[in-house]
Amino acid sequence: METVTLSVKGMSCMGCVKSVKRVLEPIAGVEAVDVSLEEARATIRYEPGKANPEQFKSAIRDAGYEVP
Ligand SMILES: [Cu+2]
Repeated sequence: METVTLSVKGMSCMGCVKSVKRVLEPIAGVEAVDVSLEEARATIRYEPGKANPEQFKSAIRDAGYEVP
């Protein structure tokens, strides 16, 4: 299992946090998702080989947030 932390820009409330969680959790290979509004980041634990950070970034971007 691996863990990656991505900074996420554009989240302004707990609804945004939920939206980000909602797009990450269904990705195959994702074990756990923690999103922090205050720290503007998402921490994802995942199984390498099943999922990768590029997928997470595009899922977050598709949801309307920025991943610098
Ligand atoms: Cu919001």
